[in-house]
Amino acid sequence: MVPSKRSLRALLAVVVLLSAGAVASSYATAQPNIAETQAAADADPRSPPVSTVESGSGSGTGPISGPDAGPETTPAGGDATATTPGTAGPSLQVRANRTRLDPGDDVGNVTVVATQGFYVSDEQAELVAFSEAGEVLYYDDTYRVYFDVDPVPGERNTVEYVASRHMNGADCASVDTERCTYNVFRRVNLTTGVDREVYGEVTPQIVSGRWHDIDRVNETHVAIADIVRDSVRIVDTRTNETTWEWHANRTFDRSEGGQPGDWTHVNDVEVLADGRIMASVRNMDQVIFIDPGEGVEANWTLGAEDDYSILYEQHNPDYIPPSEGGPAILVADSENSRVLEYRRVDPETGAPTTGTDGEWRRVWGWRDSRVQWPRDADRLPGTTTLVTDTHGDRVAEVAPNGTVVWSVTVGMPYEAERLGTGDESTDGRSMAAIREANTTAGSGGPLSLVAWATGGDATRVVLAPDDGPVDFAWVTLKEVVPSLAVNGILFAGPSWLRFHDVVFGGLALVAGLTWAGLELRWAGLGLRRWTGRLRRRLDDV
Ligand SMILES: [Ca+2]
Ligand SMILES: [Ca+2]
Ligand SMILES: [Ca+2]
Ligand SMILES: [Ca+2]
Repeated sequence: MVPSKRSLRALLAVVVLLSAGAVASSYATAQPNIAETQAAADADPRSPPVSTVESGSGSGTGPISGPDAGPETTPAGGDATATTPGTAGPSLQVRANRTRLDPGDDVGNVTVVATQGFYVSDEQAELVAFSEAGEVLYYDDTYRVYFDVDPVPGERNTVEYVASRHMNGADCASVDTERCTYNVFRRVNLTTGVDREVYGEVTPQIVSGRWHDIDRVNETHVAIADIVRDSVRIVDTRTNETTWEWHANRTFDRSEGGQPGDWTHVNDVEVLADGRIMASVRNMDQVIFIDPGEGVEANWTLGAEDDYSILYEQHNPDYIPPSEGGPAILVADSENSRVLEYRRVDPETGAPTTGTDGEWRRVWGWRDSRVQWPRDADRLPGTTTLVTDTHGDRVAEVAPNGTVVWSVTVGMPYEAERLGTGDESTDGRSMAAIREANTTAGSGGPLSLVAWATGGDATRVVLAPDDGPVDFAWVTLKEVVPSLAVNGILFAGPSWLRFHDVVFGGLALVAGLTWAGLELRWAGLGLRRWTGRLRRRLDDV
């Protein structure tokens, strides 16, 4: 039976209205970025414990810290304007858009988040600290983009972070391009606001940022994951000299990975206690282990080029050593929109091993219906995992059974750290060790991990237990749509856009076009008939 025109019109109208309505409601209920929220909060004196230090303008979103802000030396923010003694180059900034964490406040766990901002809608990136209750304790949006953040050992409220901003003209003379990017590694005390440059470099062209991770080696040296040079290197920050470097062309063939200009996209580096260096080579879908004297230990590599069942353009792998139940790697399997943990075991006995004959086996994984393009996961010292959910616009703390036990909404986060728990997964145990402790404690034990949603199969990804059938449908849909395309749309889109908006927007578009096509056909203006008429007219001429 062919449906009537009337019922087809009604059906298409309902689809268009509902889908467009879903997108519109996302737009209407979107949470603005922190800086925008704070601009209003700053004006309200009854909004403790935010201790704004801004003076004068009354606006937290002024052009002072916009993407094209040049180097500035004029103090504009009273005592919070940091000076950077002893550093040359474009390192001094006006730090107007900033609040400070008050050391006197008892705010529970503090989580520091570095965000990337939005290009097309030009929403600022920020470094922001949240209290356990989700209050903003500190924020700074001086830079165009923020990536890595690491707590400084032995300091309660001090972090080091990687950021970038864009420059042009004379500032770019050293790289010989009209516009360029200044990449910087800085240290900030979140309570005093004192913020100083540790190391910085200008790179050619305007790119979001060419360093996404830096790891401290010791008081004087840092390891840089260098996307421009396709290398991992160690720099002496006193002399700015590179003292050691591993280049990707020692290990990879040019036919692998991405295009020239973004060949490896090496996005993470971790200096291990055993002297090796672990790096994430995103475009090859691999986590590698480098012996500084010998090069890559091939039999330790996790993942393989284009084998997306293991890793798909991952971010931020953390190594969990044997002393904490490893060797294990906790990693954001970004394009697969999940967090995974692999453990290195003897293939015959299944026992953990550091031997050359070991293999990586998946032992835990997590996703829920909201997570989209996660880029960081830290195993905290208890049993939970702190996940940075970039296109889900949140940072979420997840229990081993998949329950989200804490979360905060923030636009386009890159990575997060929980203050007081060390850098990344320091003191975090492998899931195998957590399971073992739970088993020892018994089913009513203090960890009370409840029944595993995976039915005992450790290789299966855990879903949030309170997710219903609708959530399951979204997870399934995410598994079938091309993730690179969807994440590309979300990356270019404004902050309020989420995965379901892309789906509903696409549905509204398809239904709208179908409707328009049907109306044309019903009106006798079908494409073929129309071109036929045109041809006849042309013949008549
Ligand atoms: Ca970090
Ligand atoms: Ca780091
Ligand atoms: Ca991490
Ligand atoms: Ca982290």
